[in-house]
Amino acid sequence: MDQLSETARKISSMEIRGAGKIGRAAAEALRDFALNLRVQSLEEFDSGMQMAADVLLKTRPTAVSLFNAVKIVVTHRAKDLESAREEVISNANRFIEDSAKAVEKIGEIGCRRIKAGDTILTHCNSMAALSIIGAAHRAGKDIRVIATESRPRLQGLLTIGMLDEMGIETELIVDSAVRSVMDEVDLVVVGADVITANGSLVNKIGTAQIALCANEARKSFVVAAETYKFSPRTILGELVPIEERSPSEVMPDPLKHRHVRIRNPAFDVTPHRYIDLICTEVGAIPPEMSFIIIKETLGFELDG
Ligand code: RUB
Repeated sequence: MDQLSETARKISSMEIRGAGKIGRAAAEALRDFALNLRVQSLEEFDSGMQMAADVLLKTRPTAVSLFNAVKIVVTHRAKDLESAREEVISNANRFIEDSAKAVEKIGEIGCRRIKAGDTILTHCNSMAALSIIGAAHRAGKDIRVIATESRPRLQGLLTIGMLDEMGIETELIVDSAVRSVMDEVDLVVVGADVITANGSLVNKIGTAQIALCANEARKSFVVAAETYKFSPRTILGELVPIEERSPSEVMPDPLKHRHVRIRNPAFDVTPHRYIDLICTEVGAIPPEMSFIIIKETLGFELDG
């Protein structure tokens, strides 16, 4: 339980962050929990796993990768305790392996959309988006990247560090400079926390403004998303909860003004009509095909 609580704490505090890494960390924590769970019956095992799942699910409400990872790992068809344990462990290992492969495949697929000499704008810090950018660079396409700072947590600083490691020419801008540079940009590439059934994107706060700017300047807007970033629950009519984090992330010192409060929504929604393409590991799709991805790859949730 200690290890599981520690993973939950790290996800809440964003020591572990980014939808893919959150999903993989949850799968690892559940695998280790299953391995060490001392119980006598299948029923006790299932209720122990459910309790562990609930601890993880409370950490970050928006990222559906967490929900999908947990569901994929704990779902088993075993009829006895030890087979259930084995199945959960192998589910977790498969999820971790598939998710890493998916990021690589997205790079291969997405990089075909990038032309030699392109300038790419990216926001926040997405492994899937960076996989596309890295693959284009390795293919010798001579690209340049503009990365936003991504207030308030400055994930853009992680991004520029990773781009620098890859040897990619990069410029850092403050979030409000997006429109000023958009004329120099050929395409925007961002990651995803959630893709809904109608193909809309939930991603780091600021993404929707960037999509509006790109649309107005007639630039392509590309999303990099593994299939487990798609939300089955949105087919059932559920809305995606948007996480509001602590005001102290925006301003460390409490405000002196009595009538002012600080708000810190962590994600926003980009309507599907501003998205040109979603690059997944099973192909590059228009947002309108999201429903099919959910039905074919994540149908498990549709029974309730
Ligand atoms: C991270 C964020 C990323 C997506 C995709 O937000 O919005 O764009 O999670 O990342 P936070 P990846 O920093 O609040 O977790 O492609 O790495 O899964």
